[in-house]
Amino acid sequence: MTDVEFHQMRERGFVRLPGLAVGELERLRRAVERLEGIARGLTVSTGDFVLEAPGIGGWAAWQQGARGLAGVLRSVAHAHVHAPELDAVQRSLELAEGPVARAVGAPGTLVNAFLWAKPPVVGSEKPWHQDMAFAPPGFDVEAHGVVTVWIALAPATRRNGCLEFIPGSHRLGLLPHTGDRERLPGEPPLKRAVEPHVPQDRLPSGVEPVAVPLDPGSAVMFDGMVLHRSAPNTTAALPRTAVSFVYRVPRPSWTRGPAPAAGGARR
Ligand SMILES: O=C(O)CCC(=O)C(=O)O
Repeated sequence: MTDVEFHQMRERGFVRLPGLAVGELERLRRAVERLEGIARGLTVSTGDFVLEAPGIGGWAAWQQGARGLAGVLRSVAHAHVHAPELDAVQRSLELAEGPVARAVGAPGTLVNAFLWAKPPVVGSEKPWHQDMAFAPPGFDVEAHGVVTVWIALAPATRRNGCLEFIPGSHRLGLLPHTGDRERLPGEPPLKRAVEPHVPQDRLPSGVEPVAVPLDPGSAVMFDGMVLHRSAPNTTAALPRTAVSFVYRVPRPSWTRGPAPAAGGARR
């Protein structure tokens, strides 16, 4: 990570890491096949495996206990536990000690890994959010933050739902999220569930979102406070598939800094 990249992470809250995992693409794709194999036959989202559901979206169907598309994944949490080769890949790429440490000044600790599948036609939106709004119970938000490395395994484009970020929003503090929190194990299904998000009129004004298209094997690293989203996959045949590794880090100094002038709610 060069000084310019470090500056981008600090100032914008995200930075592209071109070609980061090109040498590991085969291993990453095999890991995804393993996850898809586990999901084959599933018709209702269970535990970490969330299926797509046309019309209502995978997240809402999961929370409502409603059927999804059989075997068609939207996301998998703790993907490194279900497919341990993912853990091996992030170790061999030295993500925690390399780019993450260079960004925040200390190595990160892997706390989660995800498959983010967004199949053609039915792949649903991920609405605007800050990852730190979903810090698990016991996560000390005063002492720690998170940094994510999101690696594209297929071309991520504007049409199939690449990530978009609001630059500088990582300095605004935690914004109010509306919607429902994820059910805890044992809690009954929700009747109507809305994926937690920052509504359009609460997004910072005067700052244009930046879309980050990526080639396979390229990555974007981002701070847990930066606002980001991904649009639905509107293509007929181009899956948008990615994996992400989430690291707990000492709370980055920039999240304590003053908000940029462009802060405030968009009306
Ligand atoms: O890949 C996506 O569509 C969403 C990813 C995301 O929100 C995240 O990694 O925090």
